[in-house]
Amino acid sequence: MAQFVSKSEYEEITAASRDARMAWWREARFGMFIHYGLYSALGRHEWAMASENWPVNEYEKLAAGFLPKQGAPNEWAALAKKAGMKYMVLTTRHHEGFSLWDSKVNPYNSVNYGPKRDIVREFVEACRANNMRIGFYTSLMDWHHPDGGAAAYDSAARKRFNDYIYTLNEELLTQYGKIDILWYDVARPMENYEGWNSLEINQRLRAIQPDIIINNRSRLDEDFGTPEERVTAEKDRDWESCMTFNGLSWGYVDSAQAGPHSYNAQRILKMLATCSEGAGNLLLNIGPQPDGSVPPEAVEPLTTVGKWLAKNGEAAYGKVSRFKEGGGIGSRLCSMSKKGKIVYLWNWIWPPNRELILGGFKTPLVSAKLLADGRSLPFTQEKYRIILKNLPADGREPVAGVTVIALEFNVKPGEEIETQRFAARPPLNGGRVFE
Ligand code: FHN
Repeated sequence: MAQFVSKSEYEEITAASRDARMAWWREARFGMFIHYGLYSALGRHEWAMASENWPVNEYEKLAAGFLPKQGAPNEWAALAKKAGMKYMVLTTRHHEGFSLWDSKVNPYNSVNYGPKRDIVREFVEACRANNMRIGFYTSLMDWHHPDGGAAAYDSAARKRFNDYIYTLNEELLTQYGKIDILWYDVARPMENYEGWNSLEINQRLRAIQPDIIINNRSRLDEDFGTPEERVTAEKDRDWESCMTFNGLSWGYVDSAQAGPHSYNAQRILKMLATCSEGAGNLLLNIGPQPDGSVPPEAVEPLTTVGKWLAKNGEAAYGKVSRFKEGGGIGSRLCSMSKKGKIVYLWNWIWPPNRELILGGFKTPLVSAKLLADGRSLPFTQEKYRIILKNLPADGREPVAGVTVIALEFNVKPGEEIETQRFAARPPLNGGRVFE
């Protein structure tokens, strides 16, 4: 029996190798989540089996009608690439318990039923053909397995269920070559890592794929946090916001009706700006149609975002870092991402009267330019205010109307751009300025 280390030793070991393991992920910024399963055929949310109280043997019949067209995973990957996404995470098996691969421990799968194809393999091949890093979503909660509920109170059932879950994930991490992300979801019914045996299981899986990145949903913190349906930076750790495309459902819903609820390019760029400001990632979901086609409402916004990133991606991808202090510097009309001595201003509107004043920067500014076309912009700097005047009338970025201005500061190697909120104002409240 392999030797497994204690929780504190495991956390120490995984922390020591995290920077190397996460380097590509921290620079990637933007990924595609894909929720695809029997629920897609229903089109009434991926929780339909539970929320509509389907008897298991009734729900199983959906498998016969689950018929992804040939090439569907390629369609997903081609759209992800066009969108400027760098990695993809597929629901290999959602809570419904149906495996999209040729599982030997779970005959309820897409090779035995429905398409009689290994969709996971097609997904992996499509990712590799489009130079995408590969993530496997794997649900811990399972509404199909007979021990999926009893595991909560029956130790024999829990042992069988944990062995089952481990073997599913072992199959996934041994049969498809190098996999980059293991995206656990919904650790229910057990409420702690001991109940899931996560400490041993994750050590065994890391031994199979030593560079794998694991999220925080197996009741262990692991490599990154997963704020869901909100884009908010997590303090002092890596984080990735996962978002539906429409604020409604991860699984397919009627595109014609879901469309108006879906995000446009500007909303997606706003999410990306928040992730770039906070050195986190955005995992934006699509719920493919029953035949696996990409949902039409996602195509134009993602294509526009990709065109924008092609010209302005320097503001989003790569080694961004956070400002030491919170907001209150720059302009409330811009988002700001930062990379070393460069600050990228994401202008959501092209400044009225073509003037932009940025407060709170103490380090001298060296240059200012439009990122997309490199045009330099005249500026003055006084009393910790940077003033950009006579911005070009045609400077507004044409693809999505989000114009990035790159500011280069005179920062000495190893030093930070110095900022101070309200720096040019006398202190209020006895020296405490709006704490
Ligand atoms: O219950 C799931 C849900 O269906 C979806 O898969 C999301 C994606 O992060 N995770 C769970 C809800 O947190």
